Formats: sequence, structure tokens, C-alpha cells
Amino acid sequence: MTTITETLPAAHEPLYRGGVWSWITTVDHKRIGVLYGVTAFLFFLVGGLEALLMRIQLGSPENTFLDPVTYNELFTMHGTTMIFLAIMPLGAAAFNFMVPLQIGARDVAFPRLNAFSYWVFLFGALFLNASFLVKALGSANAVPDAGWFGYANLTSRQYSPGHGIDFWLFGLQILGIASLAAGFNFLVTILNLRAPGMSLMRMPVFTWMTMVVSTLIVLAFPVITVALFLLMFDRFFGTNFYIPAHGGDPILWQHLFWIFGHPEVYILILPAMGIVSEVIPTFSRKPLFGYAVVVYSGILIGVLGYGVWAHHMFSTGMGPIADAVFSVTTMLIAIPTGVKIFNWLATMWGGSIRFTTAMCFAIGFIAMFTMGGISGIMHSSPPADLQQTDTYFVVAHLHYVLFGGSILGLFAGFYYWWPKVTGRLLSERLGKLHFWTTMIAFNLTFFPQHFLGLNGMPRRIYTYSADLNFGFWNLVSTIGALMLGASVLIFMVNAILSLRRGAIAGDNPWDAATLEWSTSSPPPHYNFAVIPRVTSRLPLWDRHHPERMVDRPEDELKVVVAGKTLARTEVPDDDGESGTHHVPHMPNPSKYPVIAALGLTIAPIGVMLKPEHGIPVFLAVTLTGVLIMAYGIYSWALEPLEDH
Ligand code: HAS
Ligand code: CU
Repeated sequence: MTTITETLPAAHEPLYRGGVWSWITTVDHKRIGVLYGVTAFLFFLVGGLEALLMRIQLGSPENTFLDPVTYNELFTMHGTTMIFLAIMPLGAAAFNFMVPLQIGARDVAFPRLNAFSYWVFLFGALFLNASFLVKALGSANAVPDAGWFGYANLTSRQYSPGHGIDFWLFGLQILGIASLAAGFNFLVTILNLRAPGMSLMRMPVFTWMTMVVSTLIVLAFPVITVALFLLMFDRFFGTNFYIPAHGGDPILWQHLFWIFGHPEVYILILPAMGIVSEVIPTFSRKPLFGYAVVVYSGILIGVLGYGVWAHHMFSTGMGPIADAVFSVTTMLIAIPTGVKIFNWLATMWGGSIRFTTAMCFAIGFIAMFTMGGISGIMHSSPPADLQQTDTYFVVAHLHYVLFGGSILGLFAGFYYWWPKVTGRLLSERLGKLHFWTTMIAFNLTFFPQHFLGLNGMPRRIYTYSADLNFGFWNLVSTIGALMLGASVLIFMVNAILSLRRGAIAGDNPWDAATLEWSTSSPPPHYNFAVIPRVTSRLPLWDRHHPERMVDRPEDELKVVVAGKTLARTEVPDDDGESGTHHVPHMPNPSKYPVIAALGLTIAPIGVMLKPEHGIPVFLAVTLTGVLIMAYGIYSWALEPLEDH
């Protein structure tokens, strides 16, 4: 049996070679991207398993496969897992691996902060899921069960006495720190490390969407951090922010949560929109139609996303003025989103399309996401929403945008970039099989939920009586969900076979235009031996397909050497300035990010122990965590980044 390392060219070996310690201490953005991707995929499987258990329970009326308590735990953990442990970190995997390559950089701006972000994410994810272990050890109410949006005052000590909500609240705090670290890192990276000639309006759209998402993270996560701190004080230190009996206000939680929560849904969709904006031009053999408009509408979605949060709260009785305002702002979002849809369609129009698996997923994304978007617009009308809210209609909406949108987009990215990451091609036949089974199973699972919702089936019920006639469509939905599980297995088989004996990909198997395809697959540690000099949005087509690049005044960059203006195909890569003709310096590995992340995760355990074990135990454990974290951060600050 051949292994990858034997058959890949020698220059590529070092990237993934090395023992466990080399992975724990790595600060290479590509390895961190792989770690993010693998971890997030494992949690995607966990979240999927939780979903299947729920679907089996709902497959027939008055089923007793699950008890109501377990059911509540499963929908809470399923939503939390898919959003925070699967889709967001799958996006982070793509940011990590691709953004430095796309902008012609050697790494992110803060490589050790990047490693810290991954380890905090992993520990936060394990922390959240440790609740299952604590339950297995016999503790009651140990698993979070108040829904992914944790409405007050279901989360108060009075109504949630066990550790379940604690796991949820501290888990999200830890994960939020990981997201913030990544958000700042990518903003600085994109603003500062672009190759010479790459102006903002020459960046690939995926990099642009990374920048928008990072901005959303940096502005939205502090709000949920505050909300969770108030909840922590309510649960542990006797305050009453959300407790109406003592003058608090549970609606305050809803406002804080959704001011974060709505931007969060755009954090989940914009990376996928970035991916399709790369895949569609490549496989249509045409530059993206209306690049600038796609970028601006992405920014506009990000901005408008802050003005719509209360559309999740129409049923709280905010009054006609607030209802009207939030309804209109919500409807406005259809405009920039629709603009993007039409730009993607216009890119395909008249192109010579190659229906690769990546392209199929991108087209599937457009179709399914549009359906989800349109049911979103239906919720934006308060009287309609009063009928739809808390029913399966909303469940159908959120899955059309999150699975039909985010996940299909991420799959498109997976098939597109896998050869760059591994150096090998996936099987197109298995890929197509994966695509079609996914599309059929997805629609079988979620389309009927529109009918169930409109017929009045509430969300978050563990069973229903037979005379409500919900049985048939629920059964269809369950069959679809099981098929969807099977389709993921096809995908996994494809990935494993490719790693073992996939065809060698070469640098640019798709004949794509952006810089990540100009280096080897997988890239060397330092990405580029010589930093490229960029003369247009589509640097590789510039050189190899000038015919695709006609009529693009925005791409003019004059490079004059020895008094002679060079044609695009003659522009040399960067030299001199960045002194890149010798082997570049790369940051050293470091063990301190993982140590700091560990301390950060230990600290909240002390707080959780306070109610049963008193203040000394609380202080001892929390301070231990804080000290470990401080040790990690100080040592990391004092450790030299590179050898000289
Ligand atoms: Fe949403 C609930 C409204 C996009 C995710 N959304 C959720 C929940 C999630 C979620 C997870 O207004 C449930 C949260 C929970 O647990 O309770 N959503 C919208 C609107 C959009 C939208 C207007 N959602 C997303 C995206 C998500 C996401 C993206 C994640 C990836 N959503 C809502 C509302 C609720 C809601 C209410 C609360 C419901 C309730 O009661 O709980 C927009 O961004 C969608 C824009 C996209 C399109 C399609 C393409 C546009 C074209 C242009 C022409 C179309 C026009 C519209 C002019 C619109 C092609 C014509 C209108 C017709 C009706 C035909
Ligand atoms: Cu929303």
C-alpha cells in the first residue's frame, strides 16, 4: 500500500510530516487549517448523530424512543454544535488555509494567536460536550437543555438547577474567545499582509468575505459575551438581570442574544458565499460578473445584519412601531442577497461551464439558499410570523439557509480546495453520487417541514398525538434524514480513498485564477519561495488566459522596468523589497498557545464548583486556571518568534 508521503514529490513532504508534538506546537496556518477542518468535521458528525436520534423519535406519533428530557438536551446540543462547533470552524478552516495563500502571504499576522484560537476552540468544544460525560456519571440536569438560544428565564437557577446551563454558558464564553482571536487575526492579516499590487479591490471574493465575517465576529461576539456574563452573575453571584420576580427582564436576554444572533447567521453564510464566488467563475471560465457589486453587497449584508435582530422577537409584543421598523429592515436584506444571486447566475451565463462536483454544489447552494432566503422574507412580516414562529416552518427556513446554504457552500469549497490541501484529487464519480444523494435527501428531509409548520406542528416537541396527522410528513422527513446520513458516508469514503490513492493533483488542477493555485499542492511551509507581484484580480488567468481578461480597466497596473513598460505576462514576481531570494524565515513552533488555552478552560470549572463546594474551592480552581493562562501568555510574549 502506498502512503501519501511516499508518492508526493519530496518538496511537499515536510508540511504534514512530524509527530503529535509537532501538531500540538504548530503555528503554520495550513496545519492549523487542517486541525480546524478535521475537528469541525468530527463535530459535524456528532451534531448529525444527535439530529438522527431526534428524527427517529419524531418518525412516528407517540414514539417513546427518546424521553422528553433527552429530547430537549439533543435539540439544544444539536443546534449549538452545528453552529459553533461545525459550521463556524469549518469556515475558520478555510480562512486559515486559504486566506494567506490567496493574498500571497507566508502566514497570518499572528501565528501563535492563531494556534491559541484553535486550541481554545477545541477545549471549548470538549468542555461543552463533557456535559454528556457528567450525565453518564449520574448527575441530573447536566446537559444543556434550554435551546441553542438559551432563553431567560428558563436558564435561571430556579428552572435549571443542574450544571447543564453552566456547561452551555461557559462553553460559549470559551468558544467566543477563540472566535474573537481568529477575527482580529484575520482582519490584521488581510489589511497588512497582501502581496505587492494586491489592492483591496483585487482581493479574491473569499478573502473579502473573510474580512466581512471577521468584522462581524469582532462586533457581535462582545454582545453575547456581556449577555453570558450577566447570566453567570445571575446563576452564581446573586444578581437578577433576567429574573422578573426581582425586577429583572427576560426580554433583555432576547435583545442581547439576537443582537449577536442575527449577525451570527451572516457569519455562517458569508464564507459559503465567498466560496461560491470563487468556484463559479473558475468552472464557468469567466471572471465573476460584477465583482465590485458582489463585494459591496457582501459588506451591505454585514451592515444591515445589525439592524434586524428583533425579527426574532415579533411574538414578544414590541408594539407596532418596532414591529414595522424591524420588518422593513429585514426585507431590505433581500436586496443585497438577491444581487449576489443574480451576479452568480450572470457569471454562468454564456460561460463554458464544467460540471465538476464543486460546481454542482455551488449551483445547489444557489437554488437551496434562495428557497431558504424566501421563507426568511415570509417571516419578516409580523402577522405572518406570528403564525409561523415556533413552528416547523421556521425549522424548514433555518435548514434551507444553514444546510442548503452554509453546508452546501462548504462542500463546494471542500471539493474545490481538497487538491490544494492534500495534493490529490477526489473521485468525481463518488463526488457526483454524494452531491445527488445530498440534494435528494436534503429536500426530502426539510421540504415537508414547511407543510408541517403551516399545519401547526410546533418546534421543540418530543412527540405528537396520532390524530394531528403529522405522522406522514414526519416519516418522510426521517427517511430523508437517514439518507442524508448515508450521503455523508459516501463523502467520507471519497476522502479516504483519495488520501490513499487519489490521482496527484498538480499545482492548479482546475485552471483557476487566484494565487493559492500558483504554489505547489500542498504548498511548502513558506507558501511562496518568491512573493508574487499582483497585477489584477485574476493573476493566473492574466498570465495564462489573457483572452478571458479583456476590457478590465480596473486591473491596470503599470510595471516599468528599465524604462520599458512590461506586458502583464512579463511582470516578474517580487524581489529585492521583501528580500525573498533566500529561504524565508518562518515562525518557530510554540507550546505556549496550548498552555494558555488550557488555563483558560480550567478557570470556569472553579466557578461551576462554587454552589456545591463553596468559595475556597471556587477560588483555588479558578486561580489555578488563571495562573496557567498567565504563565502561557507571558512565556509566549517573551519567546522569540523566529531564530535569526
Ligand atoms: Fe433567517 C429565523 C428572516 C437569512 C438562519 N434564521 C432564523 C433562524 C435561523 C436563521 C437559524 O424575519 C432560527 C433561529 C431560532 O432558533 O429561532 N432570515 C431571514 C431573512 C433572511 C434570513 C429575511 N437566516 C438567514 C440566513 C441564515 C438564517 C442567511 C443562516 C445561514 N430568519 C428570519 C426571521 C426569523 C429567522 C424573521 C425568525 C422566525 C421566527 O419566528 O422565529 C434573508 O437574509 C434572506 C435573504 C435572501 C433571499 C433570497 C435571494 C433573493 C432574491 C431576490 C428576490 C427576492 C425577493 C423576496 C425580493 C430573499 C432571489 C420576495 C419575497 C417573496 C415572499 C417571494
Ligand atoms: Cu435573524
